[in-house]
Amino acid sequence: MRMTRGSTMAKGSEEFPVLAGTGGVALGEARTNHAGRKAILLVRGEDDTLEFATLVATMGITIVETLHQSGPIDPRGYFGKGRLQDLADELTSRTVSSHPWQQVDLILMHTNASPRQLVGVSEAVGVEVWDRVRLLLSLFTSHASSLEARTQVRIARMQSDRTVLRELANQETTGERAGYGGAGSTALQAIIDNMNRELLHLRKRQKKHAIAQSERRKQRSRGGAMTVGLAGYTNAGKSSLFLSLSGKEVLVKDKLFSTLETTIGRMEASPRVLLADTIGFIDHLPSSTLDAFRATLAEALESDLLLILADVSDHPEELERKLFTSRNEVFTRFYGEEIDEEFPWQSVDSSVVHHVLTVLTKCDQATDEQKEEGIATVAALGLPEPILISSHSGEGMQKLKDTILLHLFGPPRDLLLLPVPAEGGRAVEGLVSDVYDAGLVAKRTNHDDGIVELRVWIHEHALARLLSHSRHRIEVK
Ligand SMILES: Nc1nc2c(ncn2[C@@H]2O[C@H](COP(=O)(O)OP(=O)(O)OP(=O)(O)O)[C@@H](O)[C@H]2O)c(=O)[nH]1
Ligand SMILES: [Mg+2]
Repeated sequence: MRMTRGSTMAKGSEEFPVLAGTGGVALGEARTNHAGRKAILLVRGEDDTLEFATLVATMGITIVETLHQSGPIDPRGYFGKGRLQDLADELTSRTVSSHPWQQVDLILMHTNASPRQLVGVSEAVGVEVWDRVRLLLSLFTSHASSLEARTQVRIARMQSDRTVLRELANQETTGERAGYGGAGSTALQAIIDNMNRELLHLRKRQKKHAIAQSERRKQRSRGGAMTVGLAGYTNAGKSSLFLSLSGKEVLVKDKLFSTLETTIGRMEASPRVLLADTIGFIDHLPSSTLDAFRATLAEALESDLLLILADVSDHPEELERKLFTSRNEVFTRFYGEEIDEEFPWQSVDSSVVHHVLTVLTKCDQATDEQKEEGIATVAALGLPEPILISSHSGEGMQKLKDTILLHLFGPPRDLLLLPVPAEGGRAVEGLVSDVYDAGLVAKRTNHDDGIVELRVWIHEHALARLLSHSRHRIEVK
């Protein structure tokens, strides 16, 4: 939706004004489907554009041409004024249908642009302009399916739009922007005020949701359940692992940011172990944007055990970058730990690291060399020694399950359940069912003398409770 300045804000309707030349700041519900659009990408220097291009492709947008400019970045327009003018001229002169830019209606900037740059480029070229943050926000918007995800995406979007509108208001006031002067800045201020009100409302809604979530988390843990959180760069294979461990359907796609909210499921055959799949990380997401997802992340990161996942079939440099980002998001941003770059392992509080397992995924499609490099990278970053798995082939999955249980419960215990004594008492099967309720039974053996032996993963508190209620009929072997 693109409207010109001067249209009025229609209360409660779909009709919201969009300010022409504002880097595509669209108020109201944002467009969610961008498939089929054509774009031109602006790149400074020798930046690697692979990830950016993947994000764009994920949205079904085609990059028709990539324009490069070397030299220092222009603080007003990212590209220099002359190049932007050339771009604008080319866009206006593409009247012949054979022109490759014929259907281009989007300019992409390969950077997290300042509000000033967004406004500058947008004014110069006269079509919609996205920087990397705007691209991510549009991607989030099109993938957000639940109310919770939509709320957090909308908050992130509005925060970002507000900085652009403030820049515009500022340019109007200082006279830097021609045309509307005081009246323009008053109109902008009215829109910003509206946004502030809506943000307040959305944040309240989000807070309520977070409180309810945290209450549910406490209830689960009071009920004796343990939670395993899945974290990692986007597309690392979190939802696939979740699916494979829990059997619960979640969206698995070879797309970035398929998952935007947290789903809780139970580990198969281990009903006391809960799994939390969540949104992935990405480099250089502004903290204000990431903060909008904090409540969702908390659901997975505030767990009894956190798995940090990375795709070992990635190029080694990519793997390192993504693991580095994941580690920093978890430790620095979320747990608030200071990391000493030289000795990351030692510098993070050991009680925190104790709750972390590193998992290298997709090992079915990695070479031996990649696996070796992956293991070395994990060590260099000071993360716990990794477990290599494949959710597709099943490789490493049993080891992962056992390691999860070992971390949560300690080694399995062998319990002997004694038969009913002469003076009477509960049937052995009653005791068996008590053990099943308290822990995870891995193996059962019925002895000839009526004793039932159970190998069980059990939390020490639960074991103590079980023993004290057993009238000496349960013994630890
Ligand atoms: N070959 C192979 N591919 C895998 C494996 N695990 C996941 N994939 C693929 O990797 C892609 C991403 O998987 P997801 O499970 O959606 O990844 P995610 O971490 O949940 O991604 P986001 O939710 O987008 O952050 C999908 O195409 C999966 O099929 C694996 O073990 N082997
Ligand atoms: Mg996912």
